Amino acid sequence: MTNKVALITGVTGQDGSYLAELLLEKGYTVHGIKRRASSFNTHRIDHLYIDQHEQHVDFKLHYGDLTDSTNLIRIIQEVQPDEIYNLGAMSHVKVSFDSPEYVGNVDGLGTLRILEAVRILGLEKKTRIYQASTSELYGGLEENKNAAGFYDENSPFYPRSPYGVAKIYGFWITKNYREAYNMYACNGILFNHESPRRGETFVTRKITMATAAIALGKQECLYLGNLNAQRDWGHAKDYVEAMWRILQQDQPEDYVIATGVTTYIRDFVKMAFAEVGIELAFEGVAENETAKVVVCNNPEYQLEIGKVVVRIDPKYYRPTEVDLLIGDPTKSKTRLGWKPQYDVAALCAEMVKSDLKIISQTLVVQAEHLVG
Ligand code: NDP
Ligand code: GDR
Repeated sequence: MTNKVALITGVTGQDGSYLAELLLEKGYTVHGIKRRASSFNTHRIDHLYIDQHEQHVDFKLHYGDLTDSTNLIRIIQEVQPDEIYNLGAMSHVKVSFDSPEYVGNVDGLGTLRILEAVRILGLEKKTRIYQASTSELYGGLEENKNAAGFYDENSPFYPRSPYGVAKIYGFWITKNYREAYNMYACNGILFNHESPRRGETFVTRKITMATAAIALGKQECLYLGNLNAQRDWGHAKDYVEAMWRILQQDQPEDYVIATGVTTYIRDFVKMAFAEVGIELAFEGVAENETAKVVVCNNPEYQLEIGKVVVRIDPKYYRPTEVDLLIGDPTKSKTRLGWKPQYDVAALCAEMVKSDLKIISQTLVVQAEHLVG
């Protein structure tokens, strides 16, 4: 057990919630920054949070925002963290095309604000910083893969969205502060990672929720965008373990965290429906592609053979797309001793099971057009 203190930005998000759990288990005192919202936004961490008036706990929340330097300086001064995990971000790639300036401010400059706060407070020697970098930096260009056909720590970057461009600033400013001021600051270049806590508008969760809702007769059809994209999907639980390991090394370095296996969006849809005993057949091309039910093995679900359950809505296409991501985890395996426990099939099965439980207790499934 440790008596270290950690500060997590983005603690209310998917990764923040798993990381807080992991660090609390290890004996850390964990501080998290949450945004003020007009309704509760702490559902992923409510189980960790015990009313401070009732008893002493090792988990504390502070109101804050990555766009507000004074607030970040004040919180870091108060907390005096041994480790900061900067996970806060506007993390939706498609939405970043709609709010490019905001994403630059939060995801790009927000990283600088954390680094500067540590420097201003003279904590460079005490505080280690983890920056949530991303496989979106690579942009999926074929010619930038390594000889074995993967993206690794040496592959060139070519971001394809305002999100990716903002994150590339975060990547380089982290590296620059490490070199310029000798700070312990590292980038984890994480490939896509999912879980039952994944935001509902990312494609895996959108698919597993719709699979459950369609099977239970609460949704007619799932509308998706580009089915030809391929992603290297891991489980968020495995990936937060890697974040922690990155900050425990003697020297600060950057690491790729990935499974090394990539899957088409279309195949993830098939995998999710197969979990509930429904076999799908895809037909047609581009905007006219559909998937219909060809086998329904589960007598609980009343789906007729031939029913179309997946259609394309071009509004989910992106102005520029990242077609293929596949990461090379060799460095993290050899240097961090990190190995994922979940493969994509186990991940998908866990997500579908969780969503069947959630949707079976839900009266009205959220309007499809709201699930972006
Ligand atoms: P989520 O979208 O689930 O969580 C993002 C978190 O950031 C939420 O807590 C959110 O708060 C918070 N946040 C958003 N805007 C601000 C702001 N202005 N100030 C402070 N906090 C803010 O993302 P994930 O947990 O999936 O990802 C964690 C980090 O890792 C992100 O930086 C993401 O870009 C990056 N990443 C994620 C990958 C993935 O596959 N999941 C892969 C590679 C990188 P609220 O709850 O109020 O919205
Ligand atoms: P991504 O994740 O953009 O890779 O970013 P997302 O799940 O949003 O998209 C993955 C791929 O699926 C295609 N797609 C759709 N995507 C969404 N959201 N909705 C759809 O209906 C749909 N149909 C097809 C997309 O075009 C894309 O190719 C995630 C985020 O967590 C980032 O913060 C993180 O940095 C990267 O992963 C690594």
